[in-house]
Amino acid sequence: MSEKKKNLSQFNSVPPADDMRFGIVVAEWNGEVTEALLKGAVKTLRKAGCAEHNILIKYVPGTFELPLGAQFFAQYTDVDAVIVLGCVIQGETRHFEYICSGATQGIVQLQISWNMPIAFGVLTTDTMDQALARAGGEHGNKGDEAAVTAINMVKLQNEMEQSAENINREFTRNVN
Ligand code: DLZ
Repeated sequence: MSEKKKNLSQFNSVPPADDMRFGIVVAEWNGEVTEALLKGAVKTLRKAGCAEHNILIKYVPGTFELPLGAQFFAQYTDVDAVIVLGCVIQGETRHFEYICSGATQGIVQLQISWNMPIAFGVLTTDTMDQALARAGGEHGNKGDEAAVTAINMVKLQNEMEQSAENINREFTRNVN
């Protein structure tokens, strides 16, 4: 549980993202919230140096469709990472659980099978007020957090790829 009034979106430093490309998938359900998440994510990417033309935004009907939207990015574009943004608010039925678990499991599987960072910017709250407090309100903006996560994961992937290449090059040199 977050502390009362705690802003969860404060970061010490964010790596430069000027050579990175991002896809953002936004759920249309609870649009007031998801548009605020989008605003936060784009602002954070731009602040880290990502050019506007390197941020591609697509909409899907609801949070349940986020994994497939992310897969379209992985399959049809050359983005380095995807950020999915959604907001599921607890209602009277069990829809909430099915949508949340479908979306989370879908995104986890997708990251692993595509070897691509997919940042999970989905709010799962009891009320609209709780969601708004986390979409640019007193608890920060989950969209900002997802953008920072995506940048950090792309940086990590680039570093790992680079060091693997160096290790392999060194290995080949020693063998020859
Ligand atoms: C159906 C539904 C419901 C009840 N609630 C939400 C919600 O709070 N947040 C959200 O993003 N989407 C909701 N949806 C729509 C589903 O995500 C999905 O779009 C539909 O079930 C169609 O597949």
